[in-house]
Amino acid sequence: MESTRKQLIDFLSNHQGYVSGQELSEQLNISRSAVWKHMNHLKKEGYQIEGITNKGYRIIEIPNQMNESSLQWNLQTKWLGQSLIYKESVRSTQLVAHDLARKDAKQGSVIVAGEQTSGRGRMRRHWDSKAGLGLWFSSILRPDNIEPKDASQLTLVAAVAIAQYLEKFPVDVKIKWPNDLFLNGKKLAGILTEMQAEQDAIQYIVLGIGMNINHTQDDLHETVKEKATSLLIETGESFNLNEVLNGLLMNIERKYELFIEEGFHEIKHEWEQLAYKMGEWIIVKTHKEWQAQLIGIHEDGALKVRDTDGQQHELYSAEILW
Ligand code: BT5
Repeated sequence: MESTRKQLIDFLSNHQGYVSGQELSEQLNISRSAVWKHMNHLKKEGYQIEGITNKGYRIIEIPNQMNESSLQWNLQTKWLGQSLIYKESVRSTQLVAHDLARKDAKQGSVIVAGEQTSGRGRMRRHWDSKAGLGLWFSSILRPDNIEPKDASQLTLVAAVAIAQYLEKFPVDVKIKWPNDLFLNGKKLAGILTEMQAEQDAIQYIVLGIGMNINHTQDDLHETVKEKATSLLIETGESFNLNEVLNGLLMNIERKYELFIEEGFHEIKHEWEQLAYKMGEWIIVKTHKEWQAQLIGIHEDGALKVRDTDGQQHELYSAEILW
């Protein structure tokens, strides 16, 4: 983003009430007419800015459309998303993030897209990412005290962070192991954790999150209509994508820090409280499909189930069918 405009938004966001044109021009080291030009640009981007003679400017409302400045408006994180790129359309934010990470993008860099033309899930499955209706974003993380074998725990950490954010809405959110967020038995969001590691050290992780927000039933792709949902479908309300991203990044940053500082132990319990079909009999798919009772997750993130003979299993790679 134009760095002056970002500074302008940061400055206005961090001030209660009005800020005079004079003060803005001094703080940003630009002329008063440059301040005025930037204000006009922001208005074109959809910001509602009030300007009162002898008082100054204040932001009343951010646009419901995403762009770099609206996404960073009021972003209270310490590092996650403080470096943020917005692209109208990309093949996949994962691809862009990998590219940036290889070029040394710093920890916490986030790439958000309006739409993805080739969004992906695990095992190269397709992820439907319609323009302007959901959040499709990838974060670059560089955890230096995590071993590659534990990187998959990050999916569970992010799932808890997202679920706890969603708890503020009137929805009953559940996490389906390992990477799905479910509302009402349907998939609202998915997480894709991809790692680049060398020998025993993680170079970087790209944490990709896709969440359906303002989709009506008709907006959902034919192939997922029956099993997917959106925040709009579940609550009847539409949401400002900027605000939802802001809240998600806050929660993910906090949980990530807890994970790095304290390990997975604490989060494991939170995960189990949020687990979809906890204690119930489910059908899991490994090399075959079989019936099992979901009893929790292991300290390392594996799924713990009991089979019909009462024997316990820890599953590292499996799919809960239902
Ligand atoms: C996932 O994979 O759930 C991970 C999805 C991650 C998407 C994000 S968006 C930002 C970043 N950039 C990317 O390119 N990807 C990440 P998986 O568990 O494999 O689930 C994929 C399955 O979910 C598909 O096979 C469909 O059945 C279903 N699906 C596809 N699009 C969906 C959608 N929009 N909502 C709900 N379900 C969907």
